[in-house]
Amino acid sequence: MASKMTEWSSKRGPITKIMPSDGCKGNTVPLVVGRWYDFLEFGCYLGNVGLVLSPGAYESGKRRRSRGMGNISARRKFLLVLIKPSHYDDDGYVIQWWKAWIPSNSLAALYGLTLDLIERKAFGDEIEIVLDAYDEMNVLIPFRKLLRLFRNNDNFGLVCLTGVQSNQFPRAMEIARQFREAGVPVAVGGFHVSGCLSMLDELPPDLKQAQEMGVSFFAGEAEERLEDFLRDAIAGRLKPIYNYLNDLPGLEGQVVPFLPERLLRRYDGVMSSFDAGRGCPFQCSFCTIINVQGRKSRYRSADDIERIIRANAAQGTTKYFITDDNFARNKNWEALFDRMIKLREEEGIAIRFLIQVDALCHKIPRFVEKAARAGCRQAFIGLENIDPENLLAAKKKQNRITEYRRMFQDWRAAGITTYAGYIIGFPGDTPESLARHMEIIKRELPLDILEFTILTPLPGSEDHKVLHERGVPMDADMNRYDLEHPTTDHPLMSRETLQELYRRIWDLYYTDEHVETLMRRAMGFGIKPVRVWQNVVEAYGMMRFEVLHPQQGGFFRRKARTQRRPGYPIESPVIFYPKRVWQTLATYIPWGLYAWKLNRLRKRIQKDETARTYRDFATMPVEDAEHEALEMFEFNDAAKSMVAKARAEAAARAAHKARTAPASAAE
Ligand code: B12
Ligand code: SF4
Repeated sequence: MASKMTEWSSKRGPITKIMPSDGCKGNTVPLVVGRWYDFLEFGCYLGNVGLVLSPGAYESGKRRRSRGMGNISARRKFLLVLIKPSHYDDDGYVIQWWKAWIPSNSLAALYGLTLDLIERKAFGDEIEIVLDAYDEMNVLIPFRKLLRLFRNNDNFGLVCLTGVQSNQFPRAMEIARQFREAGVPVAVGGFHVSGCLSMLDELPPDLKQAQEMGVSFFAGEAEERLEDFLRDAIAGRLKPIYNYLNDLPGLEGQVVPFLPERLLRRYDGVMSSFDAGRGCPFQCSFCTIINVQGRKSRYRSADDIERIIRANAAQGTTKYFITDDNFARNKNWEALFDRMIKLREEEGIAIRFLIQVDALCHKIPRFVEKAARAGCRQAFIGLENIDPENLLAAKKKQNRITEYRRMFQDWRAAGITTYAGYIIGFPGDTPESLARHMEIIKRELPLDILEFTILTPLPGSEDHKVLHERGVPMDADMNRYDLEHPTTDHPLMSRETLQELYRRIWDLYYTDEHVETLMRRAMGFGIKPVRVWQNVVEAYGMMRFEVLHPQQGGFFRRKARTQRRPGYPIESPVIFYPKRVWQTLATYIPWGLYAWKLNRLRKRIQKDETARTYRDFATMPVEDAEHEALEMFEFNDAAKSMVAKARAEAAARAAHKARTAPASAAE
């Protein structure tokens, strides 16, 4: 195979990375995609065109042959196209960006696993795997080009719809339809398929439709499985379902996730991602992870992580989103942090990362301190709610309101900003109660960024299974399972009220006054307020100006006129393009002005000497967590009884300590 060799490493130690040499390279589209006037679309093709114009990014077969790359006709090419689908916005347009913020680790996992198979020549000398990958969040899928490549190759290949979440399933099926109609084999994997197969007794209607279309399902994890699966695809005997949910692989020594730089540069700041472990011991009822990836901690080794870091550093990437849902419960966390500390402190690799953790992680000795030394810049914490009744309803027993203040302060003291998730739409929530939650949080909790989602019965969760078994009506449109839309009835609010509340709650938290407080609190702890500025402008700005959740965000929205959801009309270019220009200006000018206003505020605070010693109620040191006088503790009967229990436990611990102290002193 004509291939470019570079340093890489796999399960079997240092190996050679094989960059697929075919012209069918990711992130490129032929210049003629739709009609000529579609090029007028504001920003839509901007990123693609840039890449098309970059040298060698899109080559004709003739030119490739002239460079000696066509001398492989003796071998049969198997086209393997990995596509991470996006999902539709409320207007039926695919959510896409010039640059997405967060790279797809699912794509990286499958990409890395396939590279390893290519390098090992797993399918013999006769088969050449031609690998191509697209994240639809930041690139338009070049359907015509791909269909042509498949046609010219007698449809010998496979489209893998990768890491498909429930909200992405309708879009994934529209992509599948276009390939299936041309006779191209298609398979789909990810949380929707795995979640449904793990929790439901029979296939839901959307999976049945997919099967009727001839799409194969892959449930479970691809490590140690991809080879057999692809062997079936190459032999043309893909089965309807591959279900490995009851046989999850260990992660130690597995091939590591990897995306080449040409794909990474389509993301914000060339960030990479990997999962250092899978599985979480807790049992939150809205969670899908425990039912798909299990509750046992499976983790990569420190050597694995070092390989990932070195491979990325070799292509200039040192910034990561570590996607473990709960890094604090990764049983190997300390060895992993220690290795990162070593790479940072002894070799000067400037590792920086974001992790997701639970609200009890600060109690793990050395965890926060080592996270900071290892390069953690931001911790995402599943705060979920401050009402213990709600937490209990979601079986989120590990979240203790008496610990919240100390936990946020510990992260802050380590110089790490916090990003917390807050769920609304629990049975007891009302517009009034949630408005009160916001006031309490702003005054009493020293957290930085707060993001909101609507409690959603995600397929794969216990909540979904219970509602399904009870026959409770749930929205049939999976596109709405993006945590931004009510998908089932609420006992106290209409769906419209809940939807409106979801929009409004962001404004309740991100008042100008509170953003100023956040910047002052950061200054008071020696954290540069520019970090708060950037997070607020991105997270709140995405919601306020694009009306999209920041987790679906990116830089500069692109809309493809012709890639609209079936059932929605394709707008005339005369209407579509002027409207797009107007929408773009109406979004980005106010957003820019908001960023400018906050930046002036930031500069003012930075010049203010008193800000360096700023303290307020939220940032006052916690002396005796259980006995603080917080409104959060008096919020309702559930809060009072939780605090009473925490006080009793603290008293018992103190008594035990007093009893054992003299004995240990005497030893
Ligand atoms: C990182 C992450 C994100 C990132 C990055 C997403 C991205 N660009 O890919 C961000 C923060 C952007 C994000 C956003 C959202 N996310 Co998210 N996210 C995750 C998280 C934590 C890790 C994903 C991951 O990388 N997993 C590891 C990979 C390797 O596992 P995997 O995807 O399952 O893939 C493996 C197998 O399934 C298999 N496989 C996958 N596809 C295929 C295909 C084929 C053909 C084959 C053979 C094999 C195969 O091979 C892989 C390797 O073993 C997961 C939870 C989790 N533990 O997975 C949630 C999760 C996927 N997200 C979820 C949700 C709901 C969201 C949001 C809607 C949240 C929001 N508030 O807006 C948005 C939607 C964004 C969008 N529409 O694009 C849910 C989905 C649940 C569901 N039933 O669909 C999850 C499960 C978390 C949860 N709350 O339960 N997310
Ligand atoms: S702590 Fe997070 S990952 Fe663990 S069960 Fe709860 S929601 Fe799921």
